[in-house]
Amino acid sequence: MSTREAATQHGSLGLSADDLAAMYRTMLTARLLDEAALRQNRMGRAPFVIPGAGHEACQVGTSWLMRKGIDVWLPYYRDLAVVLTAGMTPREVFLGIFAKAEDPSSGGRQMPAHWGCKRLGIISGSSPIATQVPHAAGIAYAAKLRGEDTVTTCWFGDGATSEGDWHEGLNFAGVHKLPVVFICENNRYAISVPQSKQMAIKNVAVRAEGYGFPGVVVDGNDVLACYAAMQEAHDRARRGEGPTLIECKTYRLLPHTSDDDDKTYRAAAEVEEARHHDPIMEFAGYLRSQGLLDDEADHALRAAVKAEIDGAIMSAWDAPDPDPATLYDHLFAEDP
Ligand SMILES: Cc1ncc(C[n+]2csc(CCOP(=O)(O)OP(=O)(O)O)c2C)c(N)n1
Repeated sequence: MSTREAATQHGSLGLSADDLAAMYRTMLTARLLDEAALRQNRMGRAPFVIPGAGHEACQVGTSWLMRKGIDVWLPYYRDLAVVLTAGMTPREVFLGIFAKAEDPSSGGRQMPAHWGCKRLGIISGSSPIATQVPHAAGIAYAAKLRGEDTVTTCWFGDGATSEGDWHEGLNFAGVHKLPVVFICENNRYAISVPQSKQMAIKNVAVRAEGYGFPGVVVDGNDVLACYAAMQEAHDRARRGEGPTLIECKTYRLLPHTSDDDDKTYRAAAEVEEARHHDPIMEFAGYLRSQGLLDDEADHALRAAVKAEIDGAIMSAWDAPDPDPATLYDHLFAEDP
């Protein structure tokens, strides 16, 4: 890395121009895939989708330095950009959306976006929110007992922090100083419930103090700020100093799911205002300011990503459905 690059914001984090290009591509892939999935829903081909638009910076920023094959990932349903960073392909995402046999998460049996992938170290998620939090603490406890250099990272929304599971997981992690990072993607709503009706505090991060470890607040629309916070938390976990809670302040730009009508609980002006802080636009602005992106390159990249997604949709749509004879697989010890 040149001296000039080392002096930039990304250079000081150890990120090269190539890293930034790859991060931007992942964020764009998540956004364009999200939009394509919603279109598939409106066409009647995808029964249910969960958009992640608006969360791309905090998802890519907090997952980018996770070590593949070493660290363990516990994402929640909105974490499309996290699983893309982990190595899940757009085709695999659509295999889940279309409930196909090859879907890595559940072989087409779970709802879409209930991510899981043995190959990538992504632990299967359940529908009840925050259940992944005690799982993360348990996995980190096992890694500590075995003396393994593994960092476990667990992502969740602000609403999840009201659940007992969340508090139990954080408490256990704090007591045992576990190598785990907790990431709250605070988008200000738990479906229709605004943060003000969910908790009497402004920052979820302050809850970490009650469990004996640091909690930090970060601009969740700034991918480099999220990366920096994760770098510190990941290093801390590897040094054996215990967990960190990172609260990324962000916003969900689309409804909660394809079944939700967000016009009933939030003003159009509020959503419009949030669009001015769109994390992809903000990162593109940074790249342009560094001379790393211009209109032509951006258009070419968007076209390439769109083509990749279109190909993934076609290939996943044509993939075989699960064999009805396997309906009870993994559900009962004996065939009912
Ligand atoms: C234990 C439990 N209670 C309620 C629900 C219904 N539910 C699904 S998602 C959700 C909102 C969660 O909000 P948050 O954690 O802030 O994440 P976001 O969807 O905003 O990203 C709720 C209440 C559930 N799945 N599990």
